[in-house]
Formats: sequence, structure tokens, C-alpha cells
Amino acid sequence: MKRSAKAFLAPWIALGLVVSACAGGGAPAAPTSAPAAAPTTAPAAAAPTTAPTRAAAAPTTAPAATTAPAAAATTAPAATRAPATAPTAAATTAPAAATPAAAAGGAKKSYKLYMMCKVAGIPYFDNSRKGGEEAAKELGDQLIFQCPEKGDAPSQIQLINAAVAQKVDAILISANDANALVPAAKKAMDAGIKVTTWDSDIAKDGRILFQNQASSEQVGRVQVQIICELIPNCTGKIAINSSTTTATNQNEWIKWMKEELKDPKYKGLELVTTVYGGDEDQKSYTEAQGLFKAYPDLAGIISPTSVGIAATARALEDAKLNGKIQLTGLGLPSQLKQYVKDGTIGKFALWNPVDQGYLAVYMTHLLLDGKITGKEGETFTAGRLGQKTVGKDGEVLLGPPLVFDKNNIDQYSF
Ligand code: RAM
Repeated sequence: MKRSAKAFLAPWIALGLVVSACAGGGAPAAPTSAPAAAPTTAPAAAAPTTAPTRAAAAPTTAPAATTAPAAAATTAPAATRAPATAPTAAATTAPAAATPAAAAGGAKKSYKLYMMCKVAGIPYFDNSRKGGEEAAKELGDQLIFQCPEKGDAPSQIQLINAAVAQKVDAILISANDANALVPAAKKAMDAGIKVTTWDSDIAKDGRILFQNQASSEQVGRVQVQIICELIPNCTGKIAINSSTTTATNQNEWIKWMKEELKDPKYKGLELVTTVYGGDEDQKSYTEAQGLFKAYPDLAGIISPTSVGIAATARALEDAKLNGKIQLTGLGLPSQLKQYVKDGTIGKFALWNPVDQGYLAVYMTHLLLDGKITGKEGETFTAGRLGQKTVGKDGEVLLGPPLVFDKNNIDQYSF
């Protein structure tokens, strides 16, 4: 906290101003994501979109992106919890374009989309919002982006009910709980609202489509592969510092981490515990400190949350344990750059969260248009991301995860 408050207050204030401009009805900031031509995901050869076999286990570093980093989103604070000036639960509405995109041979349709993240104040979700706003603008939709102050299911149920009362056309959810939101989501669908999920799913009878950032299996396995690479001789105790106990995505990834650990090549690694920082900066920091204390011989930590990994890195440095305890997980390059450069984090993974938000809005718009229905095998063009396919259980994959290290981290703007 000390470091973040001092060194990163200014960029946060700047970001807060941008957000309030959007909330006030101004045009959304220019997209920070790559232009159509620039690859935003690792090539298929480096990280296949299908689940990797154990043989193909070694994680590969994503190639240098060809995009010039965007100006606005390149600096993020170490703290993953927003100070007062950062975006809050207040909705930011992207205005619909003056001329909505034409639906082939019919009326031009402009939809009111209600996009919800897990909890307000997380830079990761600011990037998803940017992508969502970019797509909404292209499609002529109105996007209401809203996140609860508290990252839990009851808060999200309240927001779902509020969205139903607002008679939105679709609700796009990154969920804090796989099952608790289902009855509210079903009620929304009964009212004629299309429900989709992105980032973190709910049980499939509560939604039509799920935009998954990357195969959950691959995301889970790659983090174990990296920690094994980082820990000398791949031997020692490891722990997981996760988000909330009920988060669908983190729980799914942890399941795959445990699967990966069953491979005999990890026989030297012992997963001693999983703790939960709740996607809150301070709690994640405290949980990390708890791990240092409880396991003085800890060799590595995996933190599969953008909030948790940044807080854990800070805790490691504050305790002067960086280098002694290896750290990996999922996080934003813009937030973790300093820790990669000073060696606290050797490597970590993610995807492009701007593209993630963009794809979530695109697929939901096409669902509302009736161009896709959620059936396995349907294909569609998601604007600058090109062709995407609806997979099993209505899952639409963004692409393979990206792996970041000191060689490529400067090339990413999110
Ligand atoms: C946090 C959230 C989000 C997850 C990322 C990696 O920002 O938990 O759901 O996808 O981390």
C-alpha cells in the first residue's frame, strides 16, 4: 500500500478523470487495443487453443506484439484497489453511435446492454470496459457498465434485478458465483432479456453464451508450468493466493492446476494451501503475508487474479522475500511491469482484457440480432477480432493465453 499510494497516485487520478468524463456522457476514450492486423494472442504453434497435452507442457512466451502501446492505459497503480478517484460502481454509459450498424436487409438495431464486472475498482475490468465500449460504439449499442462495490453474489443479484427493471436488452455478467446468480439470471431471461457471461461464468442454464478468455484448462495448467520453471529444480512448497472462494473462473483454473500437478514431473512440488484475497488488494496482501509466516520454506506462490498477484508481489518486496519465493499467476502487464523488471515475477500469463470486453459485446449483439443462437458450431465475425466459433455449452473462446516476461512486457498496453 505504501508504495502504491506514493508512486502511483497521479496516474490513478488521471484515470479517474477519464472515467468521469465517460460517465458524464462524453465520448469513450479511444480503444487501447491492437488494430485488426496486429496479433493479440500467441500463435497457435506457441500455445494451442485446444487443451495442451502434458507433453506440450512448457509454457511459451508470447511473441512481441506489433502494436504501439496506447498512451492512456499503460500506467496502472501497484494497488489493485482503487482509491477514491478511481472508477466506482457508478455506471459508465457509452453513447450509442449516431448511426447504428445496419442489420442486413432489415431495421437498424440498437440495443441497451448492461455489462457487469465482479467488483468495482479493478484496473483489469477497466480494460474490459474499454473493449466493451469500443464494440458498442461500432455496433451502435448503448453500453451501461456497472460493477458492485462488493465482489459477491448478493450485490450482483441486486444489479441484475436493477437491470431488469431498466428493461435492458441484454445483461453481460462476469460472475462472483457459479450458482447463486442463476435464479436472477433466469428471471431476466423470462422477461425477454438475453443473458450472457464473460470472464467468469455461471451455470449454463442461467445464460446463453459464455465468452471465455482462453481455455480454462490451458490457463490453469500454464501457471503450474511456469512456477515449475521458476522454482530451482522445480522442488519445494507452493501455495495459491486466489480471489474469492466462489469465483467461477479462479475455481476452474485451480481445478486444472491440481490436474497438472498430478504429472510426475511435478513430484518435487507440494501444494500446501489455497488462500483467498477476495480480489481485494489489502486482503490479498495480508493473505500473502500469512503465507510467508505459516510456511517459512515456501518456494512459490501462484496468484490467478490480477488483484492478488500485484498485492503478493508488493508483499514479497516489502518482506524482502522476492527472489526467495517465486511468484506467477495472472495479471496485467501494465501493473506488473516493475515486478518483472526487478525479478520478483519471472513470468506470468493473461490475455487481452480489452479484446475480451470487445468480444463479449459483439457476441451478445449478434445474439440479440438472431445471427447466432448459442448452438455449438455457429460462427460469426466479431469485428476486428475476425471469425469466432460457438463451442460446447455456448462457450466462445477469445484465444490462447499470453505469457509475459521481461522480453515482451513493454509491448503491451493493457
Ligand atoms: C481478476 C478477476 C478476473 C480475472 C483476472 C485474472 O481481475 O478475478 O475475474 O479474470 O483477475
